[in-house]
Amino acid sequence: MGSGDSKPLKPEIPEPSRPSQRETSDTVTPEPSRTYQLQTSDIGHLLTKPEKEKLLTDKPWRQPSKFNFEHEQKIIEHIRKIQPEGKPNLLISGPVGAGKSAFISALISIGEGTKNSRAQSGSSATSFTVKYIGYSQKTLIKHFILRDMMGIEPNDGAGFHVEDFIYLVKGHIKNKYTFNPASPITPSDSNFRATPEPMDVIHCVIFVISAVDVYNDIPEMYIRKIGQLQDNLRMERIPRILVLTKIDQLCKKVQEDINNIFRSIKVQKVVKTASEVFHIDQASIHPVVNYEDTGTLTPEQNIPLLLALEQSMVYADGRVQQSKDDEEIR
Ligand SMILES: Nc1nc2c(ncn2[C@@H]2O[C@H](COP(=O)(O)OP(=O)(O)O)[C@@H](O)[C@H]2O)c(=O)[nH]1
Ligand SMILES: [Mg+2]
Repeated sequence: MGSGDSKPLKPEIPEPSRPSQRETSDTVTPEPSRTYQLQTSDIGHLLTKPEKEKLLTDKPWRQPSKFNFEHEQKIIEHIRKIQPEGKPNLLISGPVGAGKSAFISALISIGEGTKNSRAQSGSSATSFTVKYIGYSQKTLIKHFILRDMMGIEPNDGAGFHVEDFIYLVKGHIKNKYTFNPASPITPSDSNFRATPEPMDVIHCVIFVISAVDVYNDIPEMYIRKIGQLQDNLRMERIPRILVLTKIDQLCKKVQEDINNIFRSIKVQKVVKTASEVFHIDQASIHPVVNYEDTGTLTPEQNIPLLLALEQSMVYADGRVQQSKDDEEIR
């Protein structure tokens, strides 16, 4: 609230007008709607039993309704079966601090069956990841490469550049290139690949955004920048999914028990909002909770993360196939 705002701290509440006998008979004229700024402390004592805010739906709004080890193994089995020719690239992109590196670390940890922080996450306000780094492993992410990149910053002239992104998705930027926040890569750079091969391009983009930000208010700049990236992806026919992180901070029911993730009304709302704002269908939006440094891996926490990975792999596999078909046709 700005300092110039001179609203009274405690709003004056007008005496409620008592309806007369006549008014309560058969016709009731509705009161013109007025908005009173009631404070909970003012009305608390008037409510005999305050209506509890409903936090969970009776039936899950997405399957699976129950997370268990068998289900987790089923997804892993399917993931292992997705074996395209070559190693398609899955690019992780999104605002600084959204949890991109934590998401990659979580997936690597699931693959290794133990906590791993290969993709270093941090809490700094500016992008911790400035190097373009690819991750692959012998287990879960065997047939794909996960690529972490510099984060999108909330203001213009900071963080990565749209030009970098376009070069990147078209396969022009080599692994381990260090992004320069001051200027985008140029074709004269030693890390610039002049003629990319089909397997150098990005085959699916995984946008990572904090669900808390989506719930509160997404900075206009993110919407604009991500919109710009999406336009480019559409032109290149590159599929995309959206991962919503920090669901534990969004919904206390999920923090208590991650099995509630697909019954949480707040999560459902955030998925809907994100779908509208970023023009991504709801089925391609994945609410997750990344791993913190402590604790052990559990099927409940792994499943939402695996569902996101599974879908991105299916999409990337489809994209590889599509390129091959295009080659044959031309
Ligand atoms: N509570 C919670 N914290 C998270 C989650 N994902 C990431 N974080 C934290 O958010 C901060 C930024 O994460 P990081 O992966 O470095 O973001 P990046 O800039 O997008 O790579 C770190 O302190 C993470 O521990 C999550 O799902 N839940
Ligand atoms: Mg990072």
